[in-house]
Amino acid sequence: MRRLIAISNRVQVDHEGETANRGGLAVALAVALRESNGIWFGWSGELTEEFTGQITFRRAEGVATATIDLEAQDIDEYYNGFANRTLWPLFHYRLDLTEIARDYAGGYARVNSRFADTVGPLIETDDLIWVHDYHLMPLGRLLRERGFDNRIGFFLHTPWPPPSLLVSLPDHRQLVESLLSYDVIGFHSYEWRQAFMDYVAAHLDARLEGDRVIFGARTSLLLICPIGLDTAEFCAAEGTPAAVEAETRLIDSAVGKDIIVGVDRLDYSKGLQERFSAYELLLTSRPDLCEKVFLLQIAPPSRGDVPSYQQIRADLNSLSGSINGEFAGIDWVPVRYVNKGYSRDQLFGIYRAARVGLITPLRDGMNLVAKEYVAAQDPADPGVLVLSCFAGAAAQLDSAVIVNPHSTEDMADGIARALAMPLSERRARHKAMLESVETQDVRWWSQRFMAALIAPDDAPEPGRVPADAAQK
Ligand code: ADQ
Repeated sequence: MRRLIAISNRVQVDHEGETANRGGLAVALAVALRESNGIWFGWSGELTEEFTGQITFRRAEGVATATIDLEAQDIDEYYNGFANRTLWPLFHYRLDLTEIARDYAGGYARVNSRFADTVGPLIETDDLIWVHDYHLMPLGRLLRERGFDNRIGFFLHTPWPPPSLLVSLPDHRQLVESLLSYDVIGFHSYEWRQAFMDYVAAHLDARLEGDRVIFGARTSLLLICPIGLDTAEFCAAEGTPAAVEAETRLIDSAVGKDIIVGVDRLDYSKGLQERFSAYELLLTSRPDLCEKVFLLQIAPPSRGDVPSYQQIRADLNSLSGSINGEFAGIDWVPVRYVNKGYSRDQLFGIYRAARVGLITPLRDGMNLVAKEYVAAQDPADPGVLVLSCFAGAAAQLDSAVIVNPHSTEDMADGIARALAMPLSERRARHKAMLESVETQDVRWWSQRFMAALIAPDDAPEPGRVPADAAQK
């Protein structure tokens, strides 16, 4: 088997040398890396006074990691700057929050070059290289310029924005052209891939042939490859003490009220303000539901160095306070708003206790929480997923109650419908979604991508991938 080198912005390794945060990319890549005796390369999360390119090698849970430290200026300009203040908002359709600065673009180019220079000596002739996410789009081109002719793939975890937004980025053409150095470019959904194709057709001197782009001497396959959960591992939480305790505590504290749960990183793309407003509208328009339900919103803070994230935190504090001030009674608090993280097992129990999973991002590449909610339900008496039509997950989980996250009325109706849904309908919807969550899991995802990287001509067009449903 050919060796895989996976490259991402962060390699999540904690101080004991174990891979941390097993819910994320770590899980997704661990199997492929272990099987191929591969290496996971990226930033350690640590700062250094002066960048030296020194690599720290470790082994964590059978996965070899190679990490570098970056300078404070790199983090300011590349990570907090171009990645989180320019690309993230732009790729989530938030031009109003997109900050354009030459320093950021310069830092992005510099750090990508540092990645290329440092990982280069680790690459052997037959290695497969898989680069992840918007932080590292130019890396493929930089490796080609350094003479690497390996098969190199790229996967985008976020949406791809429409061309009319992307052109706001100075050097947008150069950025997209650099992506065409990859042999395979993966997207979660038809919609994100179509937006990429629309840009290529309108702005590049390249040829589109079906799912390929031909640019100069190189052909890139544009692959729809929706990421999944490590479903078996996540479901193994069932019956664990932590899961049972979380579920029991939550149900006991609910004293017969229906629980609506949201779990999100505290991020403006997740539509939290709009969600709170929809819930407020529900309580206003359906007074019969007051004291019968509550919303548990779990949202651990992220990217606290970026001002727009400080703003959303302040907005949510104020919104939850005003809803509680307006509606709460002596023994009922309508919104429980919690700013901390929970273990995977606890999350399983929390999802299981909730009658409604309310996942309403304004834009989301995929959204794994929606899949976790489905996976955690009791098939005999499942809760209902209320899901934004603008999450990549909606293409696969089309048996959810699909809502428009920009319309508080539509969301409030969706929640009311979910709360009233009869058992037979809940079961039928859940069955369809669980099948997708079980069959198109994270192994399916990484195998699909790797197979396309090895032999693009054998990559099936996404007939079997319900992501195609997004065309509708
Ligand atoms: P994220 O934007 O981080 O990922 P998401 O897919 O929802 O979003 O994954 C979040 C993960 O964090 C989930 O596994 C969830 O359980 C966990 N999490 C959230 N809140 C938590 C809490 N309070 N405690 C513990 N864990 C918590 C990006 C893209 C997504 C895409 C993924 C994967 O933005 O669209 O689905 O990458 O490609």
